Amino acid sequence: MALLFASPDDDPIAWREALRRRLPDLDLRIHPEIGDPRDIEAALVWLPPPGLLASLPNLRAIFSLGAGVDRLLEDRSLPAHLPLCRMVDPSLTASMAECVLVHALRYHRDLDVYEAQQRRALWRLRLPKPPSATRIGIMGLGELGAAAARLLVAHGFRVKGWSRTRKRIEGVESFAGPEELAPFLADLSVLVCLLPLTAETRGILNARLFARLPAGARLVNLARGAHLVEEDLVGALESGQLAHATLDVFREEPLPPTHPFWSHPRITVTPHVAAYSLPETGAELVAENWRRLQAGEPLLHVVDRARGY
Ligand code: NDP
Ligand code: OXD
Repeated sequence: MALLFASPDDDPIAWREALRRRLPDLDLRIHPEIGDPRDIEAALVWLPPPGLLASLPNLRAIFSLGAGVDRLLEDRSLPAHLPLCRMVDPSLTASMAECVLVHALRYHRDLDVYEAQQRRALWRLRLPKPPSATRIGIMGLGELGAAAARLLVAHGFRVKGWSRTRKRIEGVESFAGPEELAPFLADLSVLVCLLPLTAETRGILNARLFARLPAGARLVNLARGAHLVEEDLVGALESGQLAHATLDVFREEPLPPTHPFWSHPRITVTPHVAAYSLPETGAELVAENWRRLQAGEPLLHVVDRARGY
């Protein structure tokens, strides 16, 4: 039986080599060279063509190359009975934590302000403050949010986190559930979104939420574009409720060339690159789940489809 690899963004050769080091006998089929669809027992995928997974009659498990599975779950034809495992990988986690730190430092050191001043040849100082003067809030304290929070704490920032259930992370003030969202937001300098995209979190970055932040806060969305109500962000930037935003993810990707975010003076755009799995480390989980599938053991990091993450 074979494992299918299908991703427009990941290097199939690097993944094949990393998987073969762990599973020398693995029959890996790289989309679109599937061979006989009846051979495919599991699929390792990122943004597979809709309907592809439903067309594999002997598929027993789906392994996501991404931590977020929202796009997979949007495919109405996705076989409902199959286990769907998301990516949890130390290189993905470390690169996301690093990305959060870099944006936190940029805002903490007012680099967004100096970039705007440079465009006007303006020489105006803001005296640097210690990291403890900057409060950073992370929405989503899962694999990625918790690691980012720890790195921010280690740097000396004041860190708060918001999740569905309360967490114990040293140095992090934990808030849980909708009723604790307002106190979580009330005193933040920088808000970072690392939530999964679900029915509950879609559109959560909206005007009501921005109004609960202190005026002049900055926003970093590294999760999914559909968390953000785009018009509300533009309104909050215009009114000064938000001072600046960094967006890595968008409702439509690639972000269309005519989209106003590209040229907005107070929005930084990055092309969905906050974090990626290295095949060398990501293959560890895939190989383990493949082994478990063959042995009939429970798979790791299976998504709760009712919860959506
Ligand atoms: P996890 O599933 O490990 O963590 C999700 C966190 O969000 C949990 O703390 C969970 O709370 C919390 N959460 C979920 N729903 C709610 C809710 N309704 N209210 C409050 N908190 C909620 O996910 P990861 O950390 O691995 O990944 C997070 C997301 O990051 C992915 O889904 C993906 O969208 C995005 N991502 C983006 C990348 C990029 O390059 N831009 C790369 C990788 C991921 P609880 O712990 O209580 O369940
Ligand atoms: C992911 C992503 O979910 O890359 O892993 O966005």
